[in-house]
Amino acid sequence: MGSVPDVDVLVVGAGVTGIYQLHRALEEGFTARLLEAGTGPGGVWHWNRYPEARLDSESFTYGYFFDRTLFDDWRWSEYFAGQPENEAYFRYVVARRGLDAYIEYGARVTSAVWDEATGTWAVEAGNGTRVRARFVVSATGVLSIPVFPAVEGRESFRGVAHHTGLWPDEEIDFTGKRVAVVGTGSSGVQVIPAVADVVESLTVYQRTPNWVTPLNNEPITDEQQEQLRRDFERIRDTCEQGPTGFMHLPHDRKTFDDTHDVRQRFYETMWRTAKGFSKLSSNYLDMMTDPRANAEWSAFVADRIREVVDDPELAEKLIPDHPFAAKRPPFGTRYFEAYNKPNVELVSLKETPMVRVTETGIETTDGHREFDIIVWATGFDGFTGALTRIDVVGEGGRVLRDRWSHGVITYLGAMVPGFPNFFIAGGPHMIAGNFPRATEIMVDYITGVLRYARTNGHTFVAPDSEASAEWTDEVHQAATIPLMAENSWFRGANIPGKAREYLAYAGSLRKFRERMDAMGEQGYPGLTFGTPVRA
Ligand code: NA7
Repeated sequence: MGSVPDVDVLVVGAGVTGIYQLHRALEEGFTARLLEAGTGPGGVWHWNRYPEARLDSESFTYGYFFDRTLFDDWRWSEYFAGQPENEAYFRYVVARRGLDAYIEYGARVTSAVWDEATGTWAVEAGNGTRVRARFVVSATGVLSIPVFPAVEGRESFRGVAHHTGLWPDEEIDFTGKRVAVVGTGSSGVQVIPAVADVVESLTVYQRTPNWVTPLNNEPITDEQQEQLRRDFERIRDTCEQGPTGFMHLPHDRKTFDDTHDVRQRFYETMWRTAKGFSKLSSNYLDMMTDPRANAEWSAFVADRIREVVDDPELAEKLIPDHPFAAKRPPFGTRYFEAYNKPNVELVSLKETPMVRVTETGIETTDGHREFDIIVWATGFDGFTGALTRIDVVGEGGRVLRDRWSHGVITYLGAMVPGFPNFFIAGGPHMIAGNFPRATEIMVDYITGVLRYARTNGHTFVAPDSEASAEWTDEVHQAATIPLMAENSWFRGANIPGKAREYLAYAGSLRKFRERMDAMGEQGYPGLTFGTPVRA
């Protein structure tokens, strides 16, 4: 690697964010490359290939809006498309925009080292690829590092065992098998009903029950497809101008504005027809802020669980004791129904904790069960995991994981003080909401900064310490959402030793977009531009 940059912009990760960033950088006339660990594009939709892995953002609000023809020429088969279709969508976008020539697959970035003398980053990947870049944009995702429980003997199991987030690209046949699923977050909730019909037995190991409400998925008919095409602008604008990046319209009333009967009818509609996240975004306005309002909706959902699950004792074990959406709520299809099958068993790890994994199965305090397949649906090192696993070495040899060891600091979620020319497009402190709508704000902002630097002859940009401290403070202030559970991965609670702090920015997506869009006109406040000594 010489000291002259090979490219202006190196993007890390070919998920929904990195693909868009690569496109924007090239469109602006920068030289750009992208390094991706996987063998194809799609990010989470490349890695999470488990049975029934599926979107719970409406497909057509998850795809890209930057090119109308991409929208028009793609046909989503369902409101919430499954993994193969999502992965195919990203292959389609990459092919249509001719991006493959700029992407190297099988290149997992292991280190990025800032060279102060030349003002460039020396980036290395595990396959030996080395790139010197003026700017690096990390698009490594917030749920890309799968985590396994630290339970004794996990690797001694001699059957088939996979994490949902690291699922192999081959058919795993569940037919007639004794299967364990550990974890009941969004992934476990999708796998469980998907395999329950064909297995010999299914044992679900549940630590925390979740408020699972119906996804209410449906096929998209030809007529609806035509309507979607006609509605492109409306869909785009509603997503961009709404508070969460979805096209669901907010309700106009608070819970107790309505009578008991009206509320119950409204909840009934929410349960039966409201799609995906609209159970949050179109619910009563105070559902996430007034504990009484939340308790009433939660009680309604608890009654539905009692209605569906035949065994009353089992139903109680499946009902959470945290408020609705205090943990990221999964949306399911016939999830609770699966527990009525005679071959499906629930093991509550709160009552009978896991002791060890053996060569043949899993032992809990109530005994040992034998399995052919173990599915670890145990989540991810969210928000920071991907970045703290790369040796990102900034000014003065400071390593990013050390910088964040007592708490994350960023500027707008986009940069970190002490790490010049290094951008994060979707990581800690990013705005919460429909993921692609949230990260496109970051990509547009980052692209704007790069353009501004070029226009003004700068090759160096770094966030100011004071602005970063203020922003980080704002993230913490916004995180005082009354109902957010302490044991959520949004707070880093699933990773032993990780600093406990809310890792997303809990503001309004619309307001954040307006604020980020206005930064260019203001000359990008909070950033210092310049030229490194010998660049
Ligand atoms: P999640 O939502 O983090 O769920 C992980 C599940 O695994 C959850 O039920 C955890 O229980 C459970 N878990 C985690 N560690 C353990 C141990 N050590 N023992 C037993 N059970 C454990 O991950 P998902 O993959 O389901 O979903 C991630 C995101 O993907 C989701 O939010 C969507 O954005 C899509 P816990 O609740 O921590 O007690």
